[in-house]
Amino acid sequence: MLAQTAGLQPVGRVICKRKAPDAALFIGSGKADEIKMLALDSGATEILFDQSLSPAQQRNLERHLEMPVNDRTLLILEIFAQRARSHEGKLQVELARLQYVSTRLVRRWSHLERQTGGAGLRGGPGEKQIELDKRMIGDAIKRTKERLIKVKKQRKTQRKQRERRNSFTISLVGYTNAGKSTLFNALVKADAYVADQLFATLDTTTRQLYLGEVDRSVSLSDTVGFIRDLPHGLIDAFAATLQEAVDADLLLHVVDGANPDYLEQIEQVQRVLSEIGAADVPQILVFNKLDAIEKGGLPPQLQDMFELRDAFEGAGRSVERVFVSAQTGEGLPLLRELLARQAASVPPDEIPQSA
Ligand SMILES: Nc1nc2c(ncn2[C@@H]2O[C@H](COP(=O)(O)OP(=O)(O)OP(=O)(O)O)[C@@H](O)[C@H]2O)c(=O)[nH]1
Ligand SMILES: [Mg+2]
Repeated sequence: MLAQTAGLQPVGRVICKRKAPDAALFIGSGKADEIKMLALDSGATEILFDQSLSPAQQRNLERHLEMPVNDRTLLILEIFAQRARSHEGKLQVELARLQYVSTRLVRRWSHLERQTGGAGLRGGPGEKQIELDKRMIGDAIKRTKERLIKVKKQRKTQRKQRERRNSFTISLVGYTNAGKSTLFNALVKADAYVADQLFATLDTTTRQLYLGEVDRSVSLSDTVGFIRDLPHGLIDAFAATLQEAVDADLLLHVVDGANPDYLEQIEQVQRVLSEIGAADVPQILVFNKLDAIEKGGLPPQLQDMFELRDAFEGAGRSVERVFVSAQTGEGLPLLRELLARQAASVPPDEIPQSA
């Protein structure tokens, strides 16, 4: 699905089991030969690995397979680059890409240095060019970071304004393709981009949410989705966008209830939430796509408590869960009720606590 989202057409797939990745090739050389045959037979023009490859492994594989070889990290970066729309989003992706490229180059340099400077010699062919590239990438990273700082300041101001208005903030989080934007649209009657693709949303959108009798303003934010093995550079790069989630009063953790891997996906989302410091923000689990879940797979009640495991400590906590279909609207009135109750139960800061 990642490959399709990036605009590629998968023509074959190989699964390989190993105790540990091979340092040089990631896979065994026999497996590499098998992949090469399959690639030739099926007319493939590129090989993708669903894991991260080290720069050396990537290089060795390209030599062995005589074809471009790329990894999951690059694929995700590629999709983010295609999708980014806002100024901030573009800068964030650019930064993550530069950092990916720079680590590739750094390792290639150390490899060259070993070849040319084995006996303590400095210099040698290519070193000047490499130094130049290194400096250029370093400069570009620095410039992009500076521009991002400016954009982040603006975002902070916007958030401060919302805080001053004393609004209750809710953030949608969840695995990519879970239906966050569909739910966002259904709840606030917006028309955020929805697609059966990974990372359809990259930029945070915020709208006011009206919850009947709740007499304070409530805002809802739609955010970028998470995925297994999200490249670290991207988590760092998107820290500003994801800050919305950290600062929220409540997280709506949207789960694709019809996906057989939903438990693993919940865990991956919890992991990222821990990494960005949002593990303790109150959560409601929204099991979406109720219309697509087989009736036999549903609990007797469409509203219950769910044991959420902490991504790192293993300690659990019980959170409220509700089943909805963002598409048909089923379950949404109940979700609105839960949200109204939460918004009303957090006292506005303005009211003196002990008066
Ligand atoms: N059957 C069914 N499909 C749904 C439902 N909600 C969303 N979808 C579909 O799921 C796909 C992904 O929906 P999005 O709202 O774009 O998901 P997202 O979580 O915002 O995804 P990203 O922004 O890519 O992370 C789309 O094809 C939607 O039409 C639902 O309640 N039922
Ligand atoms: Mg979306």
